[in-house]
Amino acid sequence: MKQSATFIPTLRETPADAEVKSHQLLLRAGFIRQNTSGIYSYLPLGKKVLQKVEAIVREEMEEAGSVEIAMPALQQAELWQESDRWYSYGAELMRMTDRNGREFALGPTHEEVITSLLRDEVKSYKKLPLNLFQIQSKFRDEKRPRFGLLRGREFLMKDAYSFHATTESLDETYDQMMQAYKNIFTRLGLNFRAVLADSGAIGGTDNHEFMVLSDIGEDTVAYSDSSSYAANIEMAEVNIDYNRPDEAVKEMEKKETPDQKTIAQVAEFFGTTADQCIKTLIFSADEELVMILARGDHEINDIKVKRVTGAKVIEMATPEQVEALLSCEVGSIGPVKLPEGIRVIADNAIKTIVNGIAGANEAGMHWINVTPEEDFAVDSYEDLRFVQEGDPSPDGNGTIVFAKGIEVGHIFKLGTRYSEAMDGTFLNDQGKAKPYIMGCYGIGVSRVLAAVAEEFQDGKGFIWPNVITPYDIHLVPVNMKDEAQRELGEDLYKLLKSYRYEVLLDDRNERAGVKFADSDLIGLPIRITIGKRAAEGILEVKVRSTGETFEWKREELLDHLQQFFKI
Ligand code: 9G3
Repeated sequence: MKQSATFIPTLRETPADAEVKSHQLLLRAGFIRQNTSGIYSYLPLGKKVLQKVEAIVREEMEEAGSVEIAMPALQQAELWQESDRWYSYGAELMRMTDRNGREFALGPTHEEVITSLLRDEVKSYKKLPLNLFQIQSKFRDEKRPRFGLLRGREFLMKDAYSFHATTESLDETYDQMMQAYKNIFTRLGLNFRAVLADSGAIGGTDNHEFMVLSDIGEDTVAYSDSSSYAANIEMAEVNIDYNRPDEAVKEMEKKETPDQKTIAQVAEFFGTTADQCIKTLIFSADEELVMILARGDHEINDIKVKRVTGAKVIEMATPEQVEALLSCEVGSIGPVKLPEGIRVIADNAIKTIVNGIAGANEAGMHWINVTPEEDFAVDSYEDLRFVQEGDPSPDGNGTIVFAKGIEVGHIFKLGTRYSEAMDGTFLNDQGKAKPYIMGCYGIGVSRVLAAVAEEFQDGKGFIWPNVITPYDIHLVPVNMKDEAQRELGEDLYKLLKSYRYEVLLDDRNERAGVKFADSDLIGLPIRITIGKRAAEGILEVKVRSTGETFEWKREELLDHLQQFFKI
């Protein structure tokens, strides 16, 4: 491709509203342009990288037995009403009506569409298992689109769906998809972890997120420093055998604690530490008010509370609800001398408290010398807290470390959540109608591009890995007015293309400095400069990833390139 004939609008300045490196460089190097918040155009270089990421995804999916289809982005509301999601999703679901006033969703995902497609076609266990995928734009009206392609409102996703007659068959496909995802992210050179995740609203059981470790990641991964254990912090379990210290239990006493509201204040007030304090929270679990206890130095994980209580909807009780329940404000509540009928669930670490401190359910008053089971009852002890760095890894190997992660993939065992809701059934080998057992598997293809861009750059520009570089070689004659340079440029351009290299020829009439700055910004793996020594057939070569420069004779060029690209 000749640069004078393509469209690579590079920028000198860093756009103000771009906060992360990948977003800044994708704009500056002319890979993307924002149309409006969270919505982008891919310019030629961005489109080429996107295509190469797609090609790797497509290859691995087909290798793993998934077959490509294409489904519509426009999805009739009726399907979402059948799956009971039309009303449960709010503003994030982009909706529209057609000329006849019929309602549609702009597809954020395709469980409904694929299930409605199959239920009319696949009626026998003999036709299962089936694994279908597409690579297509998705629409989600994110409240706060940010970081360029990392969180957009229209983005490219590979979404696959598998259908099974048995859970064993689903397990097999799930493992194949797990391996396909590992292959994809390994080929892309990304530092990723497959982490245990929480299936959130879509139900189902097992599921894993694929997180690229990155400082700008929005998710926190808790992983073991000496095993493969890794989990989204929301899911990470705490597996510690807590024992009560064998300290003598003292008589409880009520103490005045004027204006001491937080755990830190109360601990300070009594000259003790947060781990001697009982943190008391009231949750509304499907309208039932439940008391949750944690040690003062721990944070309650409401996802774990939701799972333990089995509630569909879990939220913190309002101050009014707390007032009505315990006749005091939130900062003074505790588990001692409770009105009848309040369920008390404690995090396991509460067992380590003897002669601790708790709110007295009276403004400005606390109990000291409070000991679980002696001074208050606990209905059940559970794992309710967030894991912390330094905790032992739940698998017993090593210690938990935190890292920020960018979620680039998520695979789920869906079970029959959609097939039951939408009557997606098949006749099993006994002739009985059964709902499909399903799995679904997503990769954020445009997000992967941004994650690669975030990783493979050095501030001056990109350093594209060979597997997804927009072009292999940047061929740069310094002075297009110099006959020898221009001719050699044309000759080499033809020669390299005849050897199937993808070449970007900088045939612009620009100063050398501009050409080199743009070349470092665009970040192709290798730059061949045709300069003063062109007449002698000497080429200046720069390897973008190492910054190394060489002088190659024109006649040695193809051998060197074969080495470099290890064809
Ligand atoms: C919606 C909206 C946003 C959503 C969903 C539905 C996320 C929704 C979860 C999934 C699960 C998997 C198949 C590919 C992999 C992910 N955000 N999810 O269902 F209506 Cl507005 O999409 N789907």
